[in-house]
Amino acid sequence: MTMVKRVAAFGAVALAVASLQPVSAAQAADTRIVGGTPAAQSEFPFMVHLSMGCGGALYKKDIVLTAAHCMPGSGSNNRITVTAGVSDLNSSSAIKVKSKKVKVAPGYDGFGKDWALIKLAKPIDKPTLKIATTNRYNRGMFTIAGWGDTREGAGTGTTKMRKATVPFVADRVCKRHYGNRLISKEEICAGWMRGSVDACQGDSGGPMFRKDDKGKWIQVGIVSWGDGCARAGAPGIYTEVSTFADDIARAAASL
Ligand code: 4AZ
Repeated sequence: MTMVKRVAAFGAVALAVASLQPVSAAQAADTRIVGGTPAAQSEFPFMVHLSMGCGGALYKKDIVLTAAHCMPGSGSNNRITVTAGVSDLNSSSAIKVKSKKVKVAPGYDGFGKDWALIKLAKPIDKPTLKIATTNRYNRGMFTIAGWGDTREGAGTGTTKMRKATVPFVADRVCKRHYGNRLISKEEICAGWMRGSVDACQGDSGGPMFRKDDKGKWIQVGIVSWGDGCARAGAPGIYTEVSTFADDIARAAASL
């Protein structure tokens, strides 16, 4: 599991290696996150990029919800740069704010409970993403978005946000591949059984979301892990946000 829970390394070596890979017809087509398309500027205004190469979402104007496995641990932390308000990370209109404090999920040990909050040095004036507080939205089709790799092993990420649509996968189906590595109460699976569309390295911590009954975006998952990216029969695994909604609210109030 540790092998798939890596933070993106935006290194020159990785770039050089990636550029040497043969490009198949499928890759030459417009297929990134893995198998996604570009997100429009302002399409997902709650999306943020974290400087260690992870994603996140604005839970409050001064609090980001992300994955625990992206964080070094709880405590004072002014070393994370949070980029908001843009699809293109290189845009001159990017809002950049530093972290102040990190709170990792109580009891997080690398398996399940993969959530954390980042308190920002100042608020970001962008819409927040509401989180699911019941399991009723653990179904249907989800949107995922991020700046992660466009194919397994690339290691480079993207500078422009990509998005994709993935369907809910029931625990019993997800367990056909993952067995008891899936922690059913704490994790939710999504993906196409045929593969080719998925979150990947560098998308970690970003939200998986859908529309609620009123047509508003609601966060159901956090990109967490999986066996590789976009492999047939191996869905992506996401933190089950509704399970932790109370814990998240409590942690936010204490930040
Ligand atoms: C990662 O390495 C990672 N296909 C994130 C998501 C997935 C795999 C790996 C899901 O951060």
